[in-house]
Amino acid sequence: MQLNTGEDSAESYLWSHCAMNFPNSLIESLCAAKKIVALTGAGISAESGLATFRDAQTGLWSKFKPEELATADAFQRDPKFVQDWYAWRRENALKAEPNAGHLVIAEMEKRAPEFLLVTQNVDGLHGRAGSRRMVELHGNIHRFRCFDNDCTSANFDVENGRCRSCGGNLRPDVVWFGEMLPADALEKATAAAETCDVFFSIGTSSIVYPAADLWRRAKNCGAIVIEINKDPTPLTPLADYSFLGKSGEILPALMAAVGSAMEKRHN
Ligand code: BJW
Repeated sequence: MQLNTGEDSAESYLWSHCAMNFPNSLIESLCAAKKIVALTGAGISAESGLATFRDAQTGLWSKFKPEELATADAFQRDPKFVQDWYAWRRENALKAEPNAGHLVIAEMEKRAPEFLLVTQNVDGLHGRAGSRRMVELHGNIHRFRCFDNDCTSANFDVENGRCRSCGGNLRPDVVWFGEMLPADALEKATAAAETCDVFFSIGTSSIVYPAADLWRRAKNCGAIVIEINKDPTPLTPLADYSFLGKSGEILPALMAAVGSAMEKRHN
């Protein structure tokens, strides 16, 4: 694990060379936080065996870029092809189990006075880990809707990818590039980011908007921004604390450090 505190100080050098040690300032901020927001991306599910969005895909789909399949244009050109890709991903998501990162986030929700999970993930693993105070910004791969007529009856033949009401194609209920995010989810996420004390950005490349703008809104409104990600992102040099490593390892260690600091305070 490497820590970048955004300052080129002796302290930041020291912390970056201490495995799983956290600055006191960070632990104190977390102990005192009244409202925490955690934004997650595909990286948090990587340790559950699911490919991230910008990782190379495996097997059958290795020749295709996800960015080129997750669009309305791709679906219009070849609905069956895109439906098959989503069916494969759905199956992988159902076979996968939530990992330590998902579980710590579900636990944070129970312990923080106010907490909101904002996820870009469509795999449903946060819900299966027990998260309830959550908005799914990019939808959910396990739900469907009618592509051709947006039929509201939800009378769907999922196996054959057809809407029974109009005979149209079924698409996953996710947000593709160029599509609007669900307004209520985005409003809730934005309001929470603008009023939180601590904003976590976990397992996301921080390049897809409007989700990639939430940390900036939080910071502009005075929140401490903490990034946990395997690789550097555009947020890394600007975050208050940035941990480069696996969320399934860093999150449990961080929560253990906060837990023991809280215990000391009460004794
Ligand atoms: C680990 C790890 C481990 C690995 N531990 N970490 C403003 C500026 C510029 C462009 C735009 C803008 N506003 C809108 C746009 C356009 C566009 C956009 O952002 N484009 C950018 C690429 C430039 N945005 C949109 O189109 C959005 N709509 C919109 O804004 O509507 C209004 C509008 C309409 C029309 C015109 C203009 C505006 C919609 C975005 C929808 C995104 N949809 C997808 C697909 C969802 C369905 C599906 O899954 O199939 O969402 S794309 C894909 O990217 C998916 C993800 O949720 C999203 C983010 O990816 P994420 O989660 O960050 O994954 P990765 O793979 O990128 O990164 C994983 C990270 O994990 C890596 O960094 C690893 O290092 C790390 N990692 N293992 C910790 N163990």
